[in-house]
Amino acid sequence: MGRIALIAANWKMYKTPAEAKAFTDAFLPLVAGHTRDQIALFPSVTSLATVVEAVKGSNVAAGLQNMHFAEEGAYTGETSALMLKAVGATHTLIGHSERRQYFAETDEIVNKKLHTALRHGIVPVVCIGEVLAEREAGLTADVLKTQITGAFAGITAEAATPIVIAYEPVWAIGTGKTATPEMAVEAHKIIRAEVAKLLGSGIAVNVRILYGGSVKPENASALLNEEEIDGALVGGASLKPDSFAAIVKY
Ligand code: G2H
Repeated sequence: MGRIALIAANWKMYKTPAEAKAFTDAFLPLVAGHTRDQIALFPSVTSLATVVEAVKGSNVAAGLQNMHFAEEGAYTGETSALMLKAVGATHTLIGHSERRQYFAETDEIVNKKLHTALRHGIVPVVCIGEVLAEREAGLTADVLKTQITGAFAGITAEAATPIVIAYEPVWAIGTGKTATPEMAVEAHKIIRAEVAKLLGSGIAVNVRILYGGSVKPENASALLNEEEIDGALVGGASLKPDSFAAIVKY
């Protein structure tokens, strides 16, 4: 299909700048020359500049785990698109389930952030996924469609090219329970069909849909060899250089 996979590390609230630097020192040689996939690291705010500096000139990109939708303002504790860009980062996660769960992030906020990221030329990784009760109630497709429709409101096909989507079933996050490749493929197909409905088949066929939720070296190749799965968003298993490198090289 020609979509280049993106393998991304979401470090969540782990790693000081010194620990981030120790990671890149060990990790970059392990993936040097790896061009089959794109690689990105999403450190915490305080480690972002360190990681950007460390990956300069390499095949690894850096981004933030969250970004505010406003250009600037009285938003204590938040980081703007301009701040992200000024440091030299290129990517941001948007709407991770932990942001939705613990920080009341709604589809409307996700949508505003997506508009802001695209306006500033930042590659947005929009995270969606159902919780266990929704899956058990047979609502997975409805939830995914609602999240995609909400996130993409007002986004045109012309603006949408950089968007990456991460499907992360919430029940598989940090729990050790991974969706089977079949479950992930089924969800990715629903998402791609919804993108086609909203933005046309040209965008849908090219949009990258990553899988996230307890990805580890042992299950990476089964997931990533599926044509529908265009990469991975990796949490726990991305904290160690050798384990994340093994996933990159699935
Ligand atoms: C899902 C994922 C990374 P983990 O949150 O976004 O984390 O791989 O630890 O389930």
